[in-house]
Amino acid sequence: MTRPIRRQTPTSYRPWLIAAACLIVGFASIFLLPRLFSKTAKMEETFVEATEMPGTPPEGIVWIPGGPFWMGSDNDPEGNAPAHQVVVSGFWMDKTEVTNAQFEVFVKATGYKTTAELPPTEEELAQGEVPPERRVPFSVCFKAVALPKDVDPNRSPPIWWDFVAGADWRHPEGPSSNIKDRMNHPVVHISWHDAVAYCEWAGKRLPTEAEWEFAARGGLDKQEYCWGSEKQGTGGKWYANTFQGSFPGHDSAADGYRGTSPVATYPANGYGLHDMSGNVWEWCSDWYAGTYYRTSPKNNPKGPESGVAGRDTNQQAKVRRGGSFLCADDYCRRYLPAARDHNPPNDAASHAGFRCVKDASR
Ligand SMILES: [Ca+2]
Repeated sequence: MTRPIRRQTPTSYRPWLIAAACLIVGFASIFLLPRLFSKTAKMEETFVEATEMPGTPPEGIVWIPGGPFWMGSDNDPEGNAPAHQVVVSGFWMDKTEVTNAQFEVFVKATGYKTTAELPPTEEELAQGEVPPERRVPFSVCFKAVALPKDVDPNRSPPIWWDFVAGADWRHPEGPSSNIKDRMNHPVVHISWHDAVAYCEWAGKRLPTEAEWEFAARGGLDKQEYCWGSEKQGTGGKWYANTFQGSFPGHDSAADGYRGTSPVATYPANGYGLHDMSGNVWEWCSDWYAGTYYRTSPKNNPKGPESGVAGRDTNQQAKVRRGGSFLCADDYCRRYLPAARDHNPPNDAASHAGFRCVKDASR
């Protein structure tokens, strides 16, 4: 009788099968399941209303695709923190700040008078004692003032600002100045109300603060500058019109300009936008609150219901972004994409302008 051959296979391969099963389960646990869950999370994070360009870009406008990004910064406590994830929908945005030439077309078509061209309102006069020289149309102009060497501009009253009667968008330095040779420079002495009026006439609107920062970053993640991690490029190339030298007394204009520069003088960022850093401040639609980032909704945040008072007034403040030709590393680094600023909506000054955005559906 032939001794039956013992069926060795199940027991001899069992350890291998168990090991293989463990490997499969382990692989799934380590690689597949996290990816599945992260994909789900990613989908929640990246929900947007529009990402594809909805048509041919109108003249002077680029498509900002929208999506998730890190807004703010943990490195600067001045209202910019914490860095937090935000998602914005796609939108159109002006490639450049609104120029004097563009604003002139608006004024000729509408007869619009800017805030700076009108005397202070009853509401403004009610803010407190207003000297006679400020009961006339005026705006605020920068003047270079040399501070004593031991005075830090961050601890000095802003004595570099002059109240100038008759200063307005047509007369940037006062009644005797003009914009004849600056028609392609950004319009300045623009209040938030002026910017909104222009946008509405143009069938556009102001960007939200989140839209503005998403666009300014040009598709880069958590970079210090709108163009990357280094302030200057190869050979000392400049990417923005800011202030070099010693603020506020001496601007060496190493970047080529003292004061405003023609729009699009400096390279565009990753989305084709110029001057998102420096040149002139740009108004946003949001009210400002320094604590807003702690409670901001994730999708398309539009700012708090009301703002906080400005630095020198009890008026609520609107957000401004991007810095200006007056941003100096020894005084104000608010030309960085995470940096915020705020001023009452009636404020106008020689370094404040705007640009517009447009909804995809309009
Ligand atoms: Ca400059």
